[in-house]
Amino acid sequence: MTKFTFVSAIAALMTISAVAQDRLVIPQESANGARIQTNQRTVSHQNQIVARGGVSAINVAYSDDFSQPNDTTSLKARGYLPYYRGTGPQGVGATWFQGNPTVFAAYNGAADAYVAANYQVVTGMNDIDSWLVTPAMNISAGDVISFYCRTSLGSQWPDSVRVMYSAAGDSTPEGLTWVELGRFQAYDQAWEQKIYTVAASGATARFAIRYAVIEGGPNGNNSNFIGIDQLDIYTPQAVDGQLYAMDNIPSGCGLSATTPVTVTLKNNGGSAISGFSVGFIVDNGTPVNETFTGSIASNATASYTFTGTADLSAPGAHTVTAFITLPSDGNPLNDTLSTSVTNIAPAVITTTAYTEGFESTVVGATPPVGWTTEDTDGDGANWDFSNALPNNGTMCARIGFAGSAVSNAENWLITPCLDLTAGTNYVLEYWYKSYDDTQTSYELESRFGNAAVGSAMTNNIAVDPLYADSSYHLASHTFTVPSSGVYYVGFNGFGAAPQVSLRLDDASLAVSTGINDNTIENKVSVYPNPASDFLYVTAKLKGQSTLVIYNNLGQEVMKYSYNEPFKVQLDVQSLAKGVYTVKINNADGVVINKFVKQ
Ligand SMILES: [Ca+2]
Ligand SMILES: [Ca+2]
Ligand SMILES: [Ca+2]
Ligand SMILES: [Ca+2]
Repeated sequence: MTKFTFVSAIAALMTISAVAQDRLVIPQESANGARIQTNQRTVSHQNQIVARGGVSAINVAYSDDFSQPNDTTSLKARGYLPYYRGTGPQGVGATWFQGNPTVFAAYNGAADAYVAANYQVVTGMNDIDSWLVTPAMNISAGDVISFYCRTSLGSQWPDSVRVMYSAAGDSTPEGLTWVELGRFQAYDQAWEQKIYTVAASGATARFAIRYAVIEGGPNGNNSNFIGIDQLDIYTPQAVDGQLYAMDNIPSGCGLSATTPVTVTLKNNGGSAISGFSVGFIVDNGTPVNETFTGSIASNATASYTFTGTADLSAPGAHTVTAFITLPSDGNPLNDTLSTSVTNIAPAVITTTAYTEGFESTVVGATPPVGWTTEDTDGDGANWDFSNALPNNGTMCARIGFAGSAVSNAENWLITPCLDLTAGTNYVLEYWYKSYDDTQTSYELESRFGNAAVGSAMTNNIAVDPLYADSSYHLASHTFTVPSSGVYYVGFNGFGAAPQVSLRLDDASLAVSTGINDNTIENKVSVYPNPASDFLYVTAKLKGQSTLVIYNNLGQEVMKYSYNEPFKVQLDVQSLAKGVYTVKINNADGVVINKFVKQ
Protein backbone atom coordinates (compact mmCIF):
# COMPACT_ATOMS: atom_id res chain seq x y z
CA MET A 1 0.00 0.00 0.00
CA THR A 2 2.90 2.29 0.68
CA LYS A 3 4.05 2.00 -2.88
CA PHE A 4 0.65 2.90 -4.34
CA THR A 5 0.66 6.01 -2.21
CA PHE A 6 4.12 6.91 -3.39
CA VAL A 7 3.35 6.36 -7.06
CA SER A 8 0.10 8.29 -6.77
CA ALA A 9 1.85 11.17 -5.06
CA ILE A 10 4.50 11.29 -7.76
CA ALA A 11 1.87 11.11 -10.50
CA ALA A 12 0.07 14.02 -8.91
CA LEU A 13 3.25 16.07 -8.71
CA MET A 14 4.56 15.57 -12.21
CA THR A 15 3.19 15.50 -15.71
CA ILE A 16 3.84 12.05 -17.07
CA SER A 17 5.31 12.41 -20.49
CA ALA A 18 4.38 10.13 -23.33
CA VAL A 19 8.06 9.61 -24.08
CA ALA A 20 10.47 7.49 -22.18
CA GLN A 21 10.55 7.97 -18.43
CA ASP A 22 12.70 6.07 -16.04
CA ARG A 23 10.82 4.76 -13.09
CA LEU A 24 11.63 6.53 -9.88
CA VAL A 25 13.61 4.48 -7.41
CA ILE A 26 12.48 4.90 -3.83
CA PRO A 27 15.70 5.95 -2.06
CA GLN A 28 14.98 3.96 1.08
CA GLU A 29 14.85 0.77 -0.95
CA SER A 30 18.32 1.26 -2.36
CA ALA A 31 19.81 0.13 0.92
CA ASN A 32 17.79 -3.03 1.40
CA GLY A 33 18.92 -6.62 0.97
CA ALA A 34 17.97 -6.93 -2.67
CA ARG A 35 20.11 -3.97 -3.52
CA ILE A 36 23.14 -5.61 -1.89
CA GLN A 37 22.70 -8.55 -4.25
CA THR A 38 22.60 -6.13 -7.12
CA ASN A 39 25.86 -4.57 -6.01
CA GLN A 40 27.51 -7.96 -5.81
CA ARG A 41 26.47 -8.59 -9.37
CA THR A 42 27.93 -5.24 -10.32
CA VAL A 43 31.39 -6.24 -9.29
CA SER A 44 31.59 -9.26 -11.53
CA HIS A 45 30.29 -7.36 -14.49
CA GLN A 46 32.18 -4.13 -14.11
CA ASN A 47 35.38 -6.02 -13.70
CA GLN A 48 35.04 -7.32 -17.20
CA ILE A 49 35.96 -5.58 -20.38
CA VAL A 50 33.34 -6.96 -22.70
CA ALA A 51 34.03 -6.69 -26.37
CA ARG A 52 31.43 -7.69 -28.88
CA GLY A 53 34.23 -9.05 -30.99
CA GLY A 54 32.29 -9.10 -34.21
CA VAL A 55 29.64 -11.50 -35.38
CA SER A 56 31.37 -14.39 -37.05
CA ALA A 57 28.68 -14.70 -39.62
CA ILE A 58 28.74 -16.85 -42.70
CA ASN A 59 25.36 -15.53 -43.71
CA VAL A 60 23.92 -12.46 -42.02
CA ALA A 61 20.16 -12.60 -42.45
CA TYR A 62 19.50 -9.37 -40.59
CA SER A 63 21.39 -6.73 -38.64
CA ASP A 64 20.21 -3.50 -36.99
CA ASP A 65 22.20 -1.22 -34.70
CA PHE A 66 19.14 1.03 -34.25
CA SER A 67 21.07 4.04 -35.48
CA GLN A 68 18.01 4.99 -37.52
CA PRO A 69 15.01 6.63 -35.84
CA ASN A 70 13.09 4.13 -33.71
CA ASP A 71 9.68 5.74 -33.34
CA THR A 72 6.68 3.69 -34.43
CA THR A 73 6.55 5.14 -37.94
CA SER A 74 10.29 4.62 -38.57
CA LEU A 75 10.22 1.07 -37.18
CA LYS A 76 7.34 0.20 -39.51
CA ALA A 77 9.17 1.79 -42.44
CA ARG A 78 12.06 -0.65 -41.81
CA GLY A 79 9.68 -3.64 -41.84
CA TYR A 80 9.17 -4.08 -38.10
CA LEU A 81 5.68 -4.76 -36.83
CA PRO A 82 5.06 -3.28 -33.35
CA TYR A 83 1.94 -4.59 -31.57
CA TYR A 84 0.27 -3.47 -28.36
CA ARG A 85 -1.29 -6.51 -26.67
CA GLY A 86 -1.49 -5.31 -23.08
CA THR A 87 -4.63 -5.73 -20.99
CA GLY A 88 -6.77 -2.65 -20.59
CA PRO A 89 -6.41 0.55 -22.58
CA GLN A 90 -2.94 1.65 -23.75
CA GLY A 91 -1.24 4.06 -21.37
CA VAL A 92 0.63 7.26 -22.22
CA GLY A 93 3.72 5.41 -23.52
CA ALA A 94 4.23 4.21 -27.08
CA THR A 95 4.56 0.44 -27.52
CA TRP A 96 8.18 0.76 -28.69
CA PHE A 97 10.01 4.07 -28.92
CA GLN A 98 13.38 5.77 -29.41
CA GLY A 99 16.00 5.13 -26.70
CA ASN A 100 16.21 7.76 -23.96
CA PRO A 101 19.82 8.67 -23.07
CA THR A 102 18.76 10.19 -19.75
CA VAL A 103 17.81 6.67 -18.62
CA PHE A 104 20.92 5.00 -20.08
CA ALA A 105 23.01 5.32 -23.23
CA ALA A 106 22.83 2.96 -26.19
CA TYR A 107 24.99 -0.15 -26.41
CA ASN A 108 26.52 1.35 -29.55
CA GLY A 109 26.14 4.42 -31.72
CA ALA A 110 24.59 7.67 -30.51
CA ALA A 111 23.33 7.72 -26.91
CA ASP A 112 19.69 7.37 -28.01
CA ALA A 113 20.41 4.78 -30.75
CA TYR A 114 18.37 1.92 -29.33
CA VAL A 115 14.73 0.93 -29.17
CA ALA A 116 12.94 1.01 -25.81
CA ALA A 117 9.71 0.13 -24.03
CA ASN A 118 8.50 1.04 -20.54
CA TYR A 119 5.89 0.66 -17.82
CA GLN A 120 3.73 3.48 -19.08
CA VAL A 121 2.55 1.47 -22.11
CA VAL A 122 -0.39 0.25 -19.99
CA THR A 123 -2.48 1.90 -17.29
CA GLY A 124 -2.93 0.95 -13.64
CA MET A 125 -1.71 -2.54 -12.86
CA ASN A 126 -2.47 -4.07 -16.24
CA ASP A 127 -0.36 -6.76 -17.95
CA ILE A 128 2.17 -5.56 -20.50
CA ASP A 129 2.63 -7.50 -23.75
CA SER A 130 4.42 -5.39 -26.34
CA TRP A 131 5.63 -7.22 -29.45
CA LEU A 132 8.37 -6.08 -31.80
CA VAL A 133 8.12 -8.46 -34.78
CA THR A 134 11.06 -8.45 -37.21
CA PRO A 135 10.85 -8.34 -41.00
CA ALA A 136 10.55 -11.74 -42.70
CA MET A 137 13.80 -13.47 -43.62
CA ASN A 138 15.27 -16.75 -44.82
CA ILE A 139 16.40 -18.73 -41.76
CA SER A 140 18.18 -22.09 -41.51
CA ALA A 141 18.11 -24.45 -38.57
CA GLY A 142 21.07 -23.57 -36.34
CA ASP A 143 20.90 -19.85 -37.12
CA VAL A 144 21.00 -17.56 -34.12
CA ILE A 145 19.36 -14.32 -32.99
CA SER A 146 21.61 -12.09 -30.91
CA PHE A 147 20.79 -8.74 -29.32
CA TYR A 148 21.69 -6.65 -26.29
CA CYS A 149 19.25 -5.71 -23.53
CA ARG A 150 19.26 -3.85 -20.22
CA THR A 151 17.11 -1.89 -17.78
CA SER A 152 17.95 1.23 -15.79
CA LEU A 153 20.65 1.25 -13.13
CA GLY A 154 19.38 0.25 -9.72
CA SER A 155 15.97 -0.71 -11.04
CA GLN A 156 13.81 -2.49 -8.48
CA TRP A 157 11.38 -3.97 -11.00
CA PRO A 158 11.97 -7.32 -12.76
CA ASP A 159 11.33 -6.36 -16.37
CA SER A 160 10.66 -9.56 -18.30
CA VAL A 161 11.38 -10.23 -21.97
CA ARG A 162 10.39 -13.21 -24.15
CA VAL A 163 12.03 -14.08 -27.48
CA MET A 164 9.73 -15.64 -30.08
CA TYR A 165 10.25 -17.34 -33.45
CA SER A 166 7.86 -18.32 -36.23
CA ALA A 167 9.32 -20.50 -39.00
CA ALA A 168 6.12 -19.98 -40.97
CA GLY A 169 6.46 -16.23 -40.68
CA ASP A 170 3.46 -15.26 -38.57
CA SER A 171 3.11 -11.50 -38.78
CA THR A 172 0.72 -10.94 -35.85
CA PRO A 173 0.88 -12.09 -32.21
CA GLU A 174 -2.26 -14.13 -32.83
CA GLY A 175 -0.42 -16.40 -35.32
CA LEU A 176 -0.43 -20.05 -34.31
CA THR A 177 3.16 -21.01 -35.08
CA TRP A 178 5.08 -18.81 -32.64
CA VAL A 179 7.47 -20.75 -30.41
CA GLU A 180 9.39 -19.27 -27.50
CA LEU A 181 13.18 -19.42 -27.89
CA GLY A 182 13.74 -18.16 -24.35
CA ARG A 183 12.87 -15.56 -21.73
CA PHE A 184 14.84 -13.49 -19.24
CA GLN A 185 14.67 -10.55 -16.85
CA ALA A 186 16.50 -7.46 -18.01
CA TYR A 187 19.79 -6.79 -16.25
CA ASP A 188 20.18 -3.34 -14.73
CA GLN A 189 23.93 -2.74 -14.53
CA ALA A 190 25.04 -3.02 -18.15
CA TRP A 191 24.02 -4.17 -21.58
CA GLU A 192 23.91 -7.97 -21.71
CA GLN A 193 24.07 -10.03 -24.87
CA LYS A 194 21.18 -12.45 -25.36
CA ILE A 195 21.62 -15.19 -27.93
CA TYR A 196 19.22 -17.97 -29.00
CA THR A 197 19.50 -20.74 -31.58
CA VAL A 198 16.71 -21.64 -33.98
CA ALA A 199 15.74 -25.30 -34.50
CA ALA A 200 13.56 -25.03 -37.64
CA SER A 201 14.24 -23.39 -40.99
CA GLY A 202 11.83 -21.05 -42.71
CA ALA A 203 12.05 -19.13 -45.98
CA THR A 204 10.02 -16.17 -44.63
CA ALA A 205 10.58 -16.62 -40.93
CA ARG A 206 10.12 -13.89 -38.33
CA PHE A 207 11.36 -13.26 -34.81
CA ALA A 208 9.65 -11.22 -32.11
CA ILE A 209 10.97 -9.56 -28.96
CA ARG A 210 8.18 -9.28 -26.40
CA TYR A 211 8.21 -6.95 -23.42
CA ALA A 212 5.88 -9.20 -21.41
CA VAL A 213 5.15 -8.28 -17.78
CA ILE A 214 2.33 -9.58 -15.62
CA GLU A 215 0.95 -6.81 -13.41
CA GLY A 216 3.12 -4.15 -15.01
CA GLY A 217 2.01 -0.57 -15.43
CA PRO A 218 2.45 2.47 -13.18
CA ASN A 219 0.76 0.79 -10.21
CA GLY A 220 2.22 -2.67 -10.79
CA ASN A 221 5.26 -4.13 -9.14
CA ASN A 222 7.06 -5.64 -12.10
CA SER A 223 7.79 -3.19 -14.91
CA ASN A 224 10.17 -0.30 -15.46
CA PHE A 225 12.12 0.36 -18.67
CA ILE A 226 14.01 -1.82 -21.15
CA GLY A 227 16.29 -1.10 -24.09
CA ILE A 228 17.14 -3.35 -27.06
CA ASP A 229 20.21 -2.73 -29.22
CA GLN A 230 22.47 -4.34 -31.87
CA LEU A 231 20.20 -7.04 -33.24
CA ASP A 232 21.97 -9.67 -35.40
CA ILE A 233 20.45 -12.74 -36.99
CA TYR A 234 22.97 -14.97 -38.73
CA THR A 235 24.39 -18.38 -39.44
CA PRO A 236 27.29 -18.97 -37.04
CA GLN A 237 30.64 -20.34 -38.07
CA ALA A 238 30.96 -24.09 -37.61
CA VAL A 239 33.90 -23.39 -35.31
CA ASP A 240 34.45 -20.03 -33.63
CA GLY A 241 36.04 -19.57 -30.25
CA GLN A 242 36.15 -16.06 -28.82
CA LEU A 243 38.28 -14.36 -26.22
CA TYR A 244 35.07 -12.78 -24.94
CA ALA A 245 36.13 -10.81 -21.87
CA MET A 246 39.10 -10.14 -19.69
CA ASP A 247 38.93 -9.27 -16.00
CA ASN A 248 40.10 -5.77 -15.28
CA ILE A 249 43.42 -5.55 -13.45
CA PRO A 250 43.23 -2.37 -11.33
CA SER A 251 46.12 0.05 -11.54
CA GLY A 252 47.88 0.68 -8.27
CA CYS A 253 51.11 0.77 -6.35
CA GLY A 254 53.40 -2.17 -5.90
CA LEU A 255 51.64 -4.48 -8.34
CA SER A 256 52.70 -8.07 -7.97
CA ALA A 257 55.12 -10.10 -10.08
CA THR A 258 52.53 -12.85 -9.83
CA THR A 259 49.28 -11.07 -10.74
CA PRO A 260 46.48 -13.49 -11.76
CA VAL A 261 44.97 -13.19 -15.22
CA THR A 262 41.34 -14.28 -15.72
CA VAL A 263 39.48 -14.34 -19.03
CA THR A 264 36.07 -15.39 -20.28
CA LEU A 265 36.01 -17.70 -23.30
CA LYS A 266 32.99 -18.01 -25.54
CA ASN A 267 31.92 -20.57 -28.13
CA ASN A 268 30.10 -18.88 -31.02
CA GLY A 269 30.25 -22.06 -33.13
CA GLY A 270 27.60 -24.67 -33.73
CA SER A 271 29.10 -27.45 -31.58
CA ALA A 272 31.02 -27.79 -28.33
CA ILE A 273 34.72 -26.90 -28.19
CA SER A 274 37.31 -28.36 -25.83
CA GLY A 275 41.01 -28.91 -25.38
CA PHE A 276 42.32 -25.78 -27.14
CA SER A 277 45.14 -23.33 -26.58
CA VAL A 278 44.81 -20.12 -24.57
CA GLY A 279 47.57 -17.72 -23.63
CA PHE A 280 48.57 -14.23 -22.62
CA ILE A 281 51.55 -11.95 -22.98
CA VAL A 282 52.66 -8.96 -20.86
CA ASP A 283 54.07 -6.14 -22.99
CA ASN A 284 56.66 -7.75 -25.27
CA GLY A 285 57.59 -10.50 -22.87
CA THR A 286 57.46 -14.25 -23.17
CA PRO A 287 53.97 -15.59 -23.90
CA VAL A 288 52.30 -17.86 -21.36
CA ASN A 289 50.67 -20.73 -23.27
CA GLU A 290 48.25 -23.15 -21.62
CA THR A 291 45.53 -25.61 -22.63
CA PHE A 292 41.88 -25.10 -21.75
CA THR A 293 40.86 -28.66 -20.84
CA GLY A 294 37.15 -28.05 -20.25
CA SER A 295 34.32 -28.10 -22.76
CA ILE A 296 32.18 -25.14 -23.80
CA ALA A 297 28.77 -25.76 -25.38
CA SER A 298 27.54 -23.76 -28.37
CA ASN A 299 26.80 -20.13 -27.41
CA ALA A 300 28.08 -20.73 -23.87
CA THR A 301 30.93 -19.06 -21.99
CA ALA A 302 33.53 -20.26 -19.50
CA SER A 303 35.79 -18.40 -17.11
CA TYR A 304 39.46 -19.33 -17.12
CA THR A 305 42.18 -18.22 -14.73
CA PHE A 306 45.64 -18.95 -16.05
CA THR A 307 48.00 -21.04 -13.96
CA GLY A 308 50.75 -18.71 -15.09
CA THR A 309 50.73 -15.15 -13.76
CA ALA A 310 51.56 -11.70 -15.06
CA ASP A 311 54.68 -9.91 -13.84
CA LEU A 312 53.55 -6.31 -13.34
CA SER A 313 56.21 -5.47 -10.76
CA ALA A 314 58.01 -2.90 -12.91
CA PRO A 315 56.62 0.61 -12.34
CA GLY A 316 54.88 2.12 -15.35
CA ALA A 317 52.23 1.17 -17.90
CA HIS A 318 51.70 -2.42 -18.96
CA THR A 319 49.51 -4.10 -21.55
CA VAL A 320 48.26 -7.62 -20.95
CA THR A 321 47.00 -9.31 -24.12
CA ALA A 322 45.14 -12.63 -23.96
CA PHE A 323 44.41 -14.89 -26.92
CA ILE A 324 42.70 -18.11 -27.91
CA THR A 325 43.87 -20.52 -30.64
CA LEU A 326 41.34 -22.98 -31.99
CA PRO A 327 41.93 -25.20 -35.05
CA SER A 328 39.64 -24.34 -37.99
CA ASP A 329 38.40 -21.18 -36.21
CA GLY A 330 36.27 -19.47 -38.85
CA ASN A 331 36.62 -16.00 -37.33
CA PRO A 332 40.09 -15.00 -36.18
CA LEU A 333 39.02 -11.41 -35.54
CA ASN A 334 37.60 -12.14 -32.09
CA ASP A 335 40.46 -14.21 -30.69
CA THR A 336 42.35 -11.48 -28.81
CA LEU A 337 41.67 -8.92 -26.06
CA SER A 338 43.97 -6.54 -24.19
CA THR A 339 43.81 -4.60 -20.96
CA SER A 340 46.01 -1.75 -19.77
CA VAL A 341 47.26 -1.43 -16.23
CA THR A 342 49.67 0.98 -14.57
CA ASN A 343 51.97 0.12 -11.70
CA ILE A 344 52.13 3.51 -10.02
CA ALA A 345 55.56 4.47 -8.73
CA PRO A 346 55.44 5.34 -5.02
CA ALA A 347 56.40 8.85 -3.91
CA VAL A 348 59.92 8.85 -2.50
CA ILE A 349 59.99 10.87 0.72
CA THR A 350 63.06 12.99 1.32
CA THR A 351 63.95 15.95 3.47
CA THR A 352 61.92 18.03 1.02
CA ALA A 353 58.40 17.57 2.30
CA TYR A 354 55.75 15.78 0.31
CA THR A 355 52.81 18.16 0.77
CA GLU A 356 49.09 18.17 0.12
CA GLY A 357 46.95 21.28 0.61
CA PHE A 358 43.95 19.82 -1.28
CA GLU A 359 44.07 22.77 -3.66
CA SER A 360 43.62 20.50 -6.69
CA THR A 361 40.22 19.34 -5.42
CA VAL A 362 36.83 20.80 -6.16
CA VAL A 363 33.92 20.82 -3.73
CA GLY A 364 32.71 17.25 -3.53
CA ALA A 365 33.85 13.73 -2.82
CA THR A 366 36.71 13.31 -5.31
CA PRO A 367 40.09 13.29 -3.55
CA PRO A 368 43.40 14.47 -5.06
CA VAL A 369 44.96 12.09 -7.57
CA GLY A 370 46.25 8.98 -5.83
CA TRP A 371 44.37 9.67 -2.59
CA THR A 372 41.43 7.56 -1.48
CA THR A 373 38.61 7.88 1.03
CA GLU A 374 36.71 5.11 2.80
CA ASP A 375 33.42 5.32 4.66
CA THR A 376 34.30 2.27 6.72
CA ASP A 377 31.16 2.27 8.86
CA GLY A 378 29.02 2.81 5.76
CA ASP A 379 26.77 5.48 7.24
CA GLY A 380 27.18 7.80 4.25
CA ALA A 381 29.25 10.34 6.20
CA ASN A 382 32.73 10.35 4.76
CA TRP A 383 35.64 12.63 3.93
CA ASP A 384 34.95 15.19 1.26
CA PHE A 385 36.58 18.40 0.08
CA SER A 386 35.32 21.81 1.02
CA ASN A 387 36.00 25.44 0.18
CA ALA A 388 34.76 26.50 3.61
CA LEU A 389 37.32 27.15 6.37
CA PRO A 390 40.59 25.99 4.77
CA ASN A 391 43.83 26.50 6.69
CA ASN A 392 45.58 27.75 3.55
CA GLY A 393 44.45 28.34 -0.01
CA THR A 394 40.82 27.74 -0.90
CA MET A 395 40.27 24.03 -0.23
CA CYS A 396 40.59 21.57 2.62
CA ALA A 397 39.55 18.02 3.52
CA ARG A 398 36.50 17.58 5.75
CA ILE A 399 34.75 14.75 7.53
CA GLY A 400 31.27 14.36 8.90
CA PHE A 401 29.28 17.35 7.76
CA ALA A 402 26.24 15.08 7.51
CA GLY A 403 25.44 11.50 8.30
CA SER A 404 23.73 9.24 10.71
CA ALA A 405 24.85 8.66 14.26
CA VAL A 406 27.14 5.66 14.38
CA SER A 407 29.33 5.16 17.43
CA ASN A 408 33.04 5.08 16.70
CA ALA A 409 32.40 5.57 13.03
CA GLU A 410 35.61 5.06 11.05
CA ASN A 411 36.28 7.22 8.03
CA TRP A 412 39.65 7.12 6.28
CA LEU A 413 41.47 9.65 4.16
CA ILE A 414 44.48 7.84 2.73
CA THR A 415 47.58 9.15 0.95
CA PRO A 416 48.97 7.83 -2.32
CA CYS A 417 51.60 5.13 -1.99
CA LEU A 418 54.82 6.22 -0.33
CA ASP A 419 58.28 4.72 -0.57
CA LEU A 420 59.51 4.62 3.03
CA THR A 421 62.79 3.31 4.41
CA ALA A 422 63.38 1.45 7.63
CA GLY A 423 65.45 3.30 10.22
CA THR A 424 64.47 6.72 8.90
CA ASN A 425 62.57 9.16 11.08
CA TYR A 426 59.62 10.62 9.19
CA VAL A 427 57.84 13.77 10.31
CA LEU A 428 54.11 13.85 9.56
CA GLU A 429 52.42 17.20 10.04
CA TYR A 430 48.92 18.47 9.37
CA TRP A 431 46.54 21.16 10.58
CA TYR A 432 43.08 20.27 11.82
CA LYS A 433 40.13 21.99 13.41
CA SER A 434 36.62 21.41 14.64
CA TYR A 435 33.75 23.14 12.86
CA ASP A 436 32.91 25.14 15.94
CA ASP A 437 33.50 25.28 19.68
CA THR A 438 30.02 24.43 20.88
CA GLN A 439 29.77 20.79 19.85
CA THR A 440 32.05 17.77 19.86
CA SER A 441 33.72 17.11 16.54
CA TYR A 442 34.99 13.89 15.12
CA GLU A 443 38.32 12.88 16.60
CA LEU A 444 41.38 12.39 14.45
CA GLU A 445 44.09 9.78 14.40
CA SER A 446 46.87 8.98 11.95
CA ARG A 447 48.19 5.54 11.14
CA PHE A 448 50.12 3.82 8.38
CA GLY A 449 49.73 0.51 6.59
CA ASN A 450 50.67 -1.38 3.47
CA ALA A 451 47.42 -0.98 1.53
CA ALA A 452 45.07 1.91 0.81
CA VAL A 453 42.23 0.56 2.96
CA GLY A 454 41.29 1.29 6.55
CA SER A 455 41.67 -2.34 7.59
CA ALA A 456 45.35 -2.23 6.61
CA MET A 457 46.06 0.82 8.79
CA THR A 458 47.44 -1.27 11.64
CA ASN A 459 50.40 0.91 12.67
CA ASN A 460 49.59 3.77 15.04
CA ILE A 461 51.21 7.12 14.53
CA ALA A 462 49.15 9.23 16.93
CA VAL A 463 45.70 10.09 18.22
CA ASP A 464 45.35 13.85 18.16
CA PRO A 465 43.89 15.82 21.04
CA LEU A 466 40.37 17.14 20.65
CA TYR A 467 40.20 20.90 21.21
CA ALA A 468 37.06 22.66 22.39
CA ASP A 469 37.51 25.55 20.00
CA SER A 470 37.28 26.30 16.30
CA SER A 471 40.94 27.15 15.60
CA TYR A 472 43.31 25.16 13.45
CA HIS A 473 45.82 23.14 15.47
CA LEU A 474 49.07 21.64 14.24
CA ALA A 475 49.66 17.93 14.60
CA SER A 476 53.33 17.00 14.35
CA HIS A 477 54.35 13.36 14.73
CA THR A 478 57.49 11.38 14.09
CA PHE A 479 57.37 7.71 13.13
CA THR A 480 59.48 4.95 11.63
CA VAL A 481 58.49 1.98 9.50
CA PRO A 482 59.45 -1.59 10.48
CA SER A 483 60.89 -2.48 7.06
CA SER A 484 61.55 -0.63 3.82
CA GLY A 485 58.73 -0.72 1.29
CA VAL A 486 55.51 0.80 0.02
CA TYR A 487 53.22 2.34 2.65
CA TYR A 488 50.16 4.54 2.92
CA VAL A 489 49.39 7.03 5.66
CA GLY A 490 45.76 7.18 6.72
CA PHE A 491 43.81 9.83 8.62
CA ASN A 492 40.83 8.42 10.50
CA GLY A 493 38.00 10.72 11.50
CA PHE A 494 36.21 8.78 14.21
CA GLY A 495 34.14 9.16 17.33
CA ALA A 496 30.89 8.60 19.12
CA ALA A 497 27.89 10.20 17.52
CA PRO A 498 26.81 12.90 17.10
CA GLN A 499 29.74 14.80 15.70
CA VAL A 500 30.17 18.06 13.88
CA SER A 501 32.62 18.23 11.03
CA LEU A 502 36.38 18.12 11.35
CA ARG A 503 38.74 19.76 8.89
CA LEU A 504 42.23 18.77 7.82
CA ASP A 505 44.59 20.79 5.63
CA ASP A 506 48.27 21.22 4.75
CA ALA A 507 49.41 17.68 5.36
CA SER A 508 53.13 17.08 4.87
CA LEU A 509 55.56 14.23 5.20
CA ALA A 510 59.32 14.59 5.20
CA VAL A 511 62.43 12.84 6.39
CA SER A 512 63.37 14.34 9.71
CA THR A 513 66.48 16.48 9.39
CA GLY A 514 67.32 15.96 13.02
CA ILE A 515 68.93 19.01 14.48
CA ASN A 516 67.48 21.35 11.87
CA ASP A 517 64.01 20.35 12.96
CA ASN A 518 64.82 21.80 16.32
CA THR A 519 65.90 25.14 14.92
CA ILE A 520 63.22 27.45 16.11
CA GLU A 521 63.56 29.69 13.05
CA ASN A 522 62.41 26.79 10.86
CA LYS A 523 59.21 26.53 12.83
CA VAL A 524 58.04 30.10 12.30
CA SER A 525 56.88 31.79 9.12
CA VAL A 526 55.67 35.38 8.70
CA TYR A 527 54.13 36.41 5.38
CA PRO A 528 53.49 38.21 3.12
CA ASN A 529 56.21 40.82 3.05
CA PRO A 530 55.37 43.54 2.28
CA ALA A 531 51.90 43.33 3.83
CA SER A 532 49.04 45.75 3.37
CA ASP A 533 45.90 44.27 4.96
CA PHE A 534 46.74 41.04 6.75
CA LEU A 535 49.85 39.41 8.12
CA TYR A 536 49.92 35.64 8.59
CA VAL A 537 52.06 34.07 11.28
CA THR A 538 52.50 30.32 11.56
CA ALA A 539 54.45 28.96 14.50
CA LYS A 540 54.90 25.22 15.02
CA LEU A 541 55.98 25.78 18.61
CA LYS A 542 55.02 23.69 21.59
CA GLY A 543 53.95 25.23 24.88
CA GLN A 544 53.41 28.88 25.55
CA SER A 545 54.48 31.60 23.09
CA THR A 546 54.08 35.35 22.99
CA LEU A 547 53.95 37.35 19.77
CA VAL A 548 54.79 41.05 19.89
CA ILE A 549 54.92 43.51 16.97
CA TYR A 550 57.08 46.62 17.38
CA ASN A 551 57.18 49.68 15.16
CA ASN A 552 60.44 51.29 14.01
CA LEU A 553 60.56 53.31 17.22
CA GLY A 554 60.62 50.10 19.27
CA GLN A 555 57.09 50.70 20.52
CA GLU A 556 54.85 47.72 21.10
CA VAL A 557 51.81 47.91 18.72
CA MET A 558 50.35 44.39 19.05
CA LYS A 559 50.72 41.58 21.57
CA TYR A 560 49.22 38.07 21.74
CA SER A 561 49.76 34.88 23.75
CA TYR A 562 49.33 31.28 22.63
CA ASN A 563 49.43 27.97 24.50
CA GLU A 564 50.30 25.69 21.58
CA PRO A 565 51.31 25.75 17.90
CA PHE A 566 49.36 28.50 16.19
CA LYS A 567 48.49 30.04 12.86
CA VAL A 568 46.93 33.47 12.96
CA GLN A 569 45.76 36.16 10.59
CA LEU A 570 46.57 39.60 12.01
CA ASP A 571 44.76 42.68 10.75
CA VAL A 572 47.49 45.28 10.09
CA GLN A 573 45.37 47.71 8.05
CA SER A 574 45.42 50.27 10.85
CA LEU A 575 49.21 50.31 11.14
CA ALA A 576 51.11 53.22 9.64
CA LYS A 577 53.37 52.49 6.67
CA GLY A 578 56.88 51.47 7.66
CA VAL A 579 59.08 48.64 8.87
CA TYR A 580 57.89 46.48 11.76
CA THR A 581 59.47 43.75 13.87
CA VAL A 582 57.68 40.52 14.81
CA LYS A 583 59.17 38.93 17.91
CA ILE A 584 58.06 35.51 19.11
CA ASN A 585 59.17 34.28 22.53
CA ASN A 586 59.02 30.61 23.39
CA ALA A 587 60.77 28.30 25.86
CA ASP A 588 62.79 26.98 22.89
CA GLY A 589 64.08 30.45 21.99
CA VAL A 590 63.28 33.75 20.32
CA VAL A 591 62.46 34.32 16.64
CA ILE A 592 62.61 37.78 15.11
CA ASN A 593 61.15 38.64 11.69
CA LYS A 594 60.66 41.99 10.00
CA PHE A 595 58.00 43.07 7.52
CA VAL A 596 57.11 46.21 5.61
CA LYS A 597 53.63 47.68 6.02
CA GLN A 598 52.51 49.23 2.73
CA1 LIG B 1 22.76 1.23 -31.23
CA1 LIG C 1 37.35 -16.91 -33.25
CA1 LIG D 1 44.28 23.99 1.52
CA1 LIG E 1 31.11 7.21 7.98
